[in-house]
Amino acid sequence: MQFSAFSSTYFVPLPIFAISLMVKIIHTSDWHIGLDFYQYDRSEEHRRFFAQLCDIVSEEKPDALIVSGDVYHTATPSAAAQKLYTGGMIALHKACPSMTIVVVAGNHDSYTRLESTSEVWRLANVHVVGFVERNDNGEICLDKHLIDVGGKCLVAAIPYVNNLQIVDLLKDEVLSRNKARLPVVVMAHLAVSGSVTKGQELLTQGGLDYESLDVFGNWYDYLALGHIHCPQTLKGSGGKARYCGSPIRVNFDEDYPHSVSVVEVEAGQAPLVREVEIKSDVRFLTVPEKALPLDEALEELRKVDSDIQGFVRLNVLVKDYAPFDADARVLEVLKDKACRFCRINVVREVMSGVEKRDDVLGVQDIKALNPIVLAKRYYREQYGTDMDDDLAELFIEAAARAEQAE
Ligand SMILES: [Mn+2]
Repeated sequence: MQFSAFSSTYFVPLPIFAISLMVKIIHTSDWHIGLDFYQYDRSEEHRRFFAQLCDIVSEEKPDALIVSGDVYHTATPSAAAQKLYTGGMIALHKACPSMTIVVVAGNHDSYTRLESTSEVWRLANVHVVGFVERNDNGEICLDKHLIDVGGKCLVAAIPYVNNLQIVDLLKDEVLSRNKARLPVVVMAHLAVSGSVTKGQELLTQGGLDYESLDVFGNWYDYLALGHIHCPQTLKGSGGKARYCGSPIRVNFDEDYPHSVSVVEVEAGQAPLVREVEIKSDVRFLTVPEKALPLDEALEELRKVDSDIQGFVRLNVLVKDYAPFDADARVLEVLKDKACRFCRINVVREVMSGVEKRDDVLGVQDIKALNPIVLAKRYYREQYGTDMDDDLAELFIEAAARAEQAE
């Protein structure tokens, strides 16, 4: 309990508004239910995640569960994926019926599909915010983005959007509504510049550009972000802006512990964050650690314990291309082993000597570049040599035809 600065000597400090409210939330995102991982089903891992999250919720009894986007892996999740989500959400609600659950759509979700069942979900204290809507006067409807958590906290729920104009509108609305100075939690799904994107190829996932943290201003007590799978509190946010990360490993190179964040938020204070690890015994093996020619790589693969459950990527060093029967040879080695083959990671000899460039292009840069310039750049990155003239000519011709067709 905190009292006003005047209270210690002359005043009896008891008015209710002087009590500073702490709200406990569990922040999670990027579930990617229905994930198609090299055509393997990962639903068992998702089931185990929900079971662990239910235990965490029963134990922590949070005021709110915040799901910052990418509930599903695809915009058209299978019936099995939807069943898994529905069962998981109901179990979470039952684990702590007083808990408010807020879900926003991420770039992987179908924003309309996710929101289509929102009225049913309200019966289980779940708010689903899929997209930004305008009324007949063209004004953004702010009400559905502002959620009151039991009179203890205000949540401003921003789904994945192309235009962040809504942020300022929500800020003004919250500042005018929040007379009691309740803690404010903002949730959003996007890439913030300066964040660690280890293991993720972000450009291929919905083409989201990076935004500066500054677009969110300074009116929230906690910014619950989704989209980046590596858990991290953003530098320069005073400990207030955070990616909780994905609960399971979505890509091979996300080789850090996965978790949900338990966050205690108080108005005007730095939030207290605890990461609670989501455990999994599924292994992700890259064999060998440093690429070797196929025969030697297969020899290393033979040494893998046959009981290990998990996914395998073979790291193969080649002069130009992997032999056509390479996949078949890997499968032959793995036929009596429990782990499953995903792909061959081809490392070309010329390439291994070339430094990877660090001048990563943003979406705007890519749009501004002539396609052939971009193609040559990509070719050089992939193969370590320049594209030859014949191929370049062919590419220019194909690009011109594609432009005509558009
Ligand atoms: Mn995402």
